[in-house]
Amino acid sequence: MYRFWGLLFFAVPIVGTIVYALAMLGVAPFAGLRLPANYNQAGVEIAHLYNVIHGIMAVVFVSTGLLLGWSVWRFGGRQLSGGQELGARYFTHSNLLELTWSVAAAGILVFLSLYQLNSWAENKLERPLVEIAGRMQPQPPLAKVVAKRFGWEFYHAGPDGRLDTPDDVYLENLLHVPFGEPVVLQLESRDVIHSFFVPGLRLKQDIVPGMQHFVWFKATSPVELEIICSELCGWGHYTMQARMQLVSRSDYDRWLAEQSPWKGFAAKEEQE
Ligand SMILES: [Cu+2]
Repeated sequence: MYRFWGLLFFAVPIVGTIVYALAMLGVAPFAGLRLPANYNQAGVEIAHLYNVIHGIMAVVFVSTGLLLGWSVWRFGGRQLSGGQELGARYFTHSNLLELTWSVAAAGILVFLSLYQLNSWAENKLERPLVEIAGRMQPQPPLAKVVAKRFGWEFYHAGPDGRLDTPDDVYLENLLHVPFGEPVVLQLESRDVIHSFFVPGLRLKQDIVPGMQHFVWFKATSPVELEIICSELCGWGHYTMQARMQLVSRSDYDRWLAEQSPWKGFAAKEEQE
C-alpha cells in the first residue's frame, strides 16, 4: 500500500513535466496552456524572463516531488526487527536547515532581481519620451483604462491628444490602439485592485484604487488581442474580459475623428 502512495507522489512531478513539455511542443489539447503568440516588441525579452523563472521553479518542483515520492516508496511501512513500524524522526528545530533554505531562497530572489534589472527599467520605469514644445517629455497616454467590477472602460484621447476633454472617445470593453509605435496607457480602478493583463503583449500591471499607473508597449501587427483581469476581484472576476484592436496609425486617426463626439470642433477652431 505504501508503494502505491509512493507511486502517486512520483506521478506529480512526472505528469507535470510531461504536460509542460506537451504544451510547449504545441500538442493538442495542451497547447492552450501556454501563452498565445507574442505581438509586443519587448515581449521576447519578457517571455525569456518567464522562462528563466519557470526553469528555477521546475528544478525545485521536480526535485522535491521526486524526493517525496522516493521517501514514501523507500521508508513507508518499514518495520523494525521487533515488528514495530518505523516512525519518522521528530525534531523541533534545526538552525542549519532553517539557514539553508532561507539563504537559498534569498539567493534565488537576489539573482532574479539583478538579472531583470534592465528589463524592469525599460518596461516599468522609463516611460518613452517624445518632444513636446521643444523639450523631451514623457509620452502622454493614448487612452485611459478604467477597471471596475466587472468590466473595462476605455477613454481614448480625442483628436486634441489629451485625456479628460470633451472630444474623448469612450468604449466599453473595446480598446483601439495603433501598432508599430510606442503606446502609453493610463490605468485606474473604480473600486478594488484589478490587474490589466494582455497575454499577447506579455503586458501585466496591477491597478490599485486611488493610484494612476502607466504601461507602454510597441505592438507589431494589426491583430485583435484579449485583455483580461488577473487579480481576483470578486464573483464576476472571470467576466472581466475585453478586446484590444490593433490598427494602423492612419486607420486609428480616421476612426478617432469619426467617433469623436466633438468632430468638426477642431476644424472649426482652425478656421476662426
Ligand atoms: Cu478585476
